[in-house]
Amino acid sequence: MENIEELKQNLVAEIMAAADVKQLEDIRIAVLGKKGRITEMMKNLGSLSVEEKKEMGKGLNILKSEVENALNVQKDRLAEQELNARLSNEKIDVTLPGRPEVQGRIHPVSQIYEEVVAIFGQMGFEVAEGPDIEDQFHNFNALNMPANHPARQMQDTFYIPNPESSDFDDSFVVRTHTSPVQIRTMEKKQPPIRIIAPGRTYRSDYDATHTPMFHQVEGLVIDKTTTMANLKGCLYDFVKAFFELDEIPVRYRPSYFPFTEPSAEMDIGCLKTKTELKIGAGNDWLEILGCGMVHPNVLRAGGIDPDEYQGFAFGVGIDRLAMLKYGIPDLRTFFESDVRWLKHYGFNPLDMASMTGGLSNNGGAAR
Ligand code: 2NM
Repeated sequence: MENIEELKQNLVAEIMAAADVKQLEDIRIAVLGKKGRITEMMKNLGSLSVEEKKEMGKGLNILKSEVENALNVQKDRLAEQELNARLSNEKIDVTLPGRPEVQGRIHPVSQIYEEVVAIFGQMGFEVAEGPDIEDQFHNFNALNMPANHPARQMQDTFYIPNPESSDFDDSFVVRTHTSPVQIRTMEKKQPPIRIIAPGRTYRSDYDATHTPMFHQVEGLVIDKTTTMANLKGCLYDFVKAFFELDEIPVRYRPSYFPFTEPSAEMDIGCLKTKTELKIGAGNDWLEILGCGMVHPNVLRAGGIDPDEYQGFAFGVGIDRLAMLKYGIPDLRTFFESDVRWLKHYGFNPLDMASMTGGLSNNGGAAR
């Protein structure tokens, strides 16, 4: 029988001398693996007398736990050493001058986002933000969509289990629209309210014009005398500024959203040919956004008295706007992170969207 104390000292010394994680793992296998030294010694206990077995068994258990302990200590030390080595090797000097041949491009979604913020910013709107993961109250109930409302099924929601409750109504969602941001704004602030809520939204859908993650801008205006006429003027000014046109035919069609009454969809005039889409002229119509007067139930859910205040809201897809304005045919390519695509459709980082400096620099995508 080997002297356990001596064996322990040898093994611990060997472990502490291991130079990297790989070497340490080799030692662990040689000692504690299926055919490892201590494993074998434990298997051999069976051939000993009862007395010997008791003493040796106890000694081996202590040896095993001390060896395991040493392995863990050394593993943490090596991991820290390796991390420190990587941190010092991989550090970059951010003060070095840029290399123009690898200059990045602004993604069309970011470009449109900045354009929309610039336009509504000049009209006096503030940008409001909220969480991507929402509770069902803010994503649905407060928006006049109670449990079992058919519109909940319409939205192909991604649900997230709540670790603290098995009740389905307590599960979270990734927001299916940015409207919960409007609810959170109403909860915090009394009118007058004039906000836009741009950001990521999620629905289980995937084809040339739908991706499971997409971007929306929604807007909300609430005051004592806000009317549908204000909505029409505001959105008309928006589409003219956005498409950089002095005039543009628009029409509103009646529609349905649970959170607005009345609800409408706004179309803009366009010309569709086999190969081209020209916006602002022609006899065709293109659906551009949804809108309406905020439903009294929604105002109430946000803590605002519908007998004192009224307002309008609208929602528009940022990705869809990018496809229309910059002629990008397939939405799926937006999120494939292909640098050739970004080089073709991306924007120069120095051409920032502004109402005074030119919104998109004469369609100045990097082309
Ligand atoms: C749309 C269409 C119509 C909308 C309503 C609200 C809220 F929270 F104020 F009630 N936010 N956004 C709305 C209204 C969104 O998207 C197509």
